[in-house]
Amino acid sequence: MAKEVGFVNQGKATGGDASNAKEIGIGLLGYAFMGKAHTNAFKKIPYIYWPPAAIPKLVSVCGSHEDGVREAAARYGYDHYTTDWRKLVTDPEVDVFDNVGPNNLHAEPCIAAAKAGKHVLCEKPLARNAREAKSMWDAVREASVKHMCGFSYRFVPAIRLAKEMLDAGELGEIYHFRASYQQEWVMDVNPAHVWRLSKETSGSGAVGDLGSHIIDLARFLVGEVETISGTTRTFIPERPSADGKGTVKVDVDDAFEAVVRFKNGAVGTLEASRFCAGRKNHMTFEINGSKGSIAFNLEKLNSLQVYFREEQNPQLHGFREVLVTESDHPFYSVWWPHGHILGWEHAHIHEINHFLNAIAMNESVEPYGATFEDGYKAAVICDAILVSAETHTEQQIAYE
Ligand code: SOE
Repeated sequence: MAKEVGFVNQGKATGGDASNAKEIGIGLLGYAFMGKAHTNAFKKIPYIYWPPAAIPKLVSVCGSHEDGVREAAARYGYDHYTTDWRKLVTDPEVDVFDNVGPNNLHAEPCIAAAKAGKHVLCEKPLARNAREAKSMWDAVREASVKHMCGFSYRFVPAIRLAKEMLDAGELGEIYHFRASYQQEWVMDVNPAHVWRLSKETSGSGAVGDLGSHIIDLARFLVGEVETISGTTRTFIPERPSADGKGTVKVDVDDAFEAVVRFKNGAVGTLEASRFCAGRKNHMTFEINGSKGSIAFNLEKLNSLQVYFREEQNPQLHGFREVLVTESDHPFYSVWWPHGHILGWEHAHIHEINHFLNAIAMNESVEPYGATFEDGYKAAVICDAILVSAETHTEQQIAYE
């Protein structure tokens, strides 16, 4: 049968209805950048995934500033708001606790939410360090609740395609994984000191914020890490304090470079920096195998560069750029005809739909979604980079 391509379900009534959908109450901690990205997903899921398996109900949003969180509740449509996360995680209407707060507010609220029987979604990095991350993973297992860590790039269509190609052995034996995450947003002494530049609130700098993404992709796409050797740099050691009344020392890394060995024999490099002038959100990776290579650039996220050595035409022995928008792709089919490309926000919509479906249909979050186990294992590798940089030694990766 000819494959229906492109114009599947384009607005056609499918005869379904939302009557069987499970309503899932959402309690959100935090309402800035990721609060907007997650709420955008909650609001789009019921009509993009039709008929929906789950319908998010925006129950409550929490923030430390009452004026700000009151405005966020009105803007996003949360039934009510609170400045006390302890009320949020015990709210009987809340089924899912979604933590998009700063890293120092990940562990305690998520553990309390798990103990209250809530399913837990927490933004990356899961915690400030492996010790905190492990306590969170232990808590959600103890409470037998569903859990997900927000490594949303697993839900970019081109990255899911890469995963399926690798799992199918289309690249053969993997030799290299090479990833880089480059931004530029803190190259000026201002902005004033912000939570991502403080060890107390963030745990680390580029290592945990950006490095955790590419570490998770390394594990997701290639496999477990055996050893890592790294170095870090802080290019601006002191910055104006947020209140403008003085300066504060920067006690986290601005950049890291690392060499990694995988258990399956592959080797690679990982780097992340916030001092790459001209790079806005430039996450790239390349994977080289015995049968070919693939390469990805987040700033061109609909495409995947591919090259296969068995290419018959010698003139075509080079990378081709493939647009990953076919209607039979697990993520793309609910959107538009092929070629009508997606954006950065769609990874969060796919990710959060995956989590809500896992809850509504009691399915597992893994292997395609990152769980608190993945968040913990990424934290172990982040810690190892920092220890390696501190001690100038190669670190063996071992999980508890
Ligand atoms: C800032 O570095 C940041 O917002 C990260 O925290 C996110 O995880 C990344 O997706 C975009 O950049």
